[in-house]
Amino acid sequence: MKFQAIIFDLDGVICFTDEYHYRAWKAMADEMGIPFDRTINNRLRGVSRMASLDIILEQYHGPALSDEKKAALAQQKNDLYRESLREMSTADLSQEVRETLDGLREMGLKLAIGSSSKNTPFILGQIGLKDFFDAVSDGNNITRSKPDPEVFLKAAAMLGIAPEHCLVVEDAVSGAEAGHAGGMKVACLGDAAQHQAGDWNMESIRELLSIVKA
Ligand code: B16
Ligand code: MG
Repeated sequence: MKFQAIIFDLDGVICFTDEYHYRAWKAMADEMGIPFDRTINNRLRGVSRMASLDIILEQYHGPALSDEKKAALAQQKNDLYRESLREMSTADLSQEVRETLDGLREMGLKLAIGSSSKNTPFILGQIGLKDFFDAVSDGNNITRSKPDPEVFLKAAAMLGIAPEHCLVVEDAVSGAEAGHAGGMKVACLGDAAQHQAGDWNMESIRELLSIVKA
């Protein structure tokens, strides 16, 4: 087999919290009178919370904001976002994702998460995958956000598998760049697939089953 492990991005790959991120940032931006749309939102995929705020503030031309005010804006967004996360349940894990994860596991592959999100443990609990993965590397154990490869290299190290034997699955261009920077092959979905950012650009996550077999 081509790979020994698969490292999955969370938001936009395993579950679709990306829409909740968008709505929460949009509410914050509207309140501040900052223009924010889905095109700008695509630049936030895979990017840490504070780096996302800096991207949104590129469109802000008011008085300078202190670090405390910026932290408060990020907190406001996260509080709103967490309200959406609280509504999530096992019903938010699609059958397609569940069957793909089970199929890959049956093939003997190690499965890990590599997400920029500090909310990863909470989200995995909500969708019933709390103890499913062999390793979870997330926004709580990294110092550099995607496109830096740190989150994926830490996941590979937790698994004890060399990066060249790992396949990264991503929906963000920044995440695909991070996987490549870590010396890994990358299979993309969604926005990253539309940008042809991966070694494979998929329409459905099920395609992983044939990619790893080939
Ligand atoms: P949080 P991923 C990323 O998750 C999101 O794509 C990105 O939009 C978000 O800003 C980042 O997590 C941080 O999330 O505010 O929950 O810590 O795609 O890397 O799973
Ligand atoms: Mg993502």
